[in-house]
Amino acid sequence: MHSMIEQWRHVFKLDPDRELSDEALERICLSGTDAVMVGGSSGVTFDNTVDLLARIRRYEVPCVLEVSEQEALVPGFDLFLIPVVLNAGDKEWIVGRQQQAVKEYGAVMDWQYIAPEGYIILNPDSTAARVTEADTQLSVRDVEAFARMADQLFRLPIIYLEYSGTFGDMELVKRVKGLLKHARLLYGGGIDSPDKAKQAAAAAHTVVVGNLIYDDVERALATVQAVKEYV
Ligand code: 1GP
Repeated sequence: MHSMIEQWRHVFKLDPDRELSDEALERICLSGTDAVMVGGSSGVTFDNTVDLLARIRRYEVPCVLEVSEQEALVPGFDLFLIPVVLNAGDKEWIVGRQQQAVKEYGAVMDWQYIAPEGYIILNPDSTAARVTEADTQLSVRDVEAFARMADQLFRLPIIYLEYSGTFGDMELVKRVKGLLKHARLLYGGGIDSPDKAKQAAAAAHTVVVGNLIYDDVERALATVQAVKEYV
């Protein structure tokens, strides 16, 4: 199942805690995106996650859950992504919550459907940065070192440069991609136009679009085409 990640060029991230009309959801699911990721930094519950999964399951698009709340661990997704926030100040987000989840479910977990993501959170104003107390004051060399460590030392299959809410430094994203030997580089943050989607597609392996779905679904749909054209 991890092999599906290697094919991803474009992913939409849907937040179970935000409203989306059936019509908008249908257009997102039929957009040609490679996957729909379900996840959010706050307000994610079992009920709103299960509701969203059921709605997405009307369509064929692969649907993966990014697990940030143990209570919201809903079965039935194609894949479960487990964030490990490499630059978290609060160690709960590095090995704390994960250890608790494995303590609870470890014996019955089907590991072939589970993949860790090495997050590096770089927008200090994002909810994710606040929740994890991320150290976002990182030099280029710091970021490179986290990326190499995740890729070579821990062999994480995904590295996620997270700028959620703001468009990041594409030069840095490119540098990180250049260092990776195994991992897939996901970029997310502030993509609000096809042009930014294209820039991110040039810098990372996979582009993640979140907020724009809720702000302007038309433009969000246009990012799929922009990324595919770039490829
Ligand atoms: C959030 O990286 C994603 O986790 C996408 O970011 O919401 O800013 O598009 P945006």
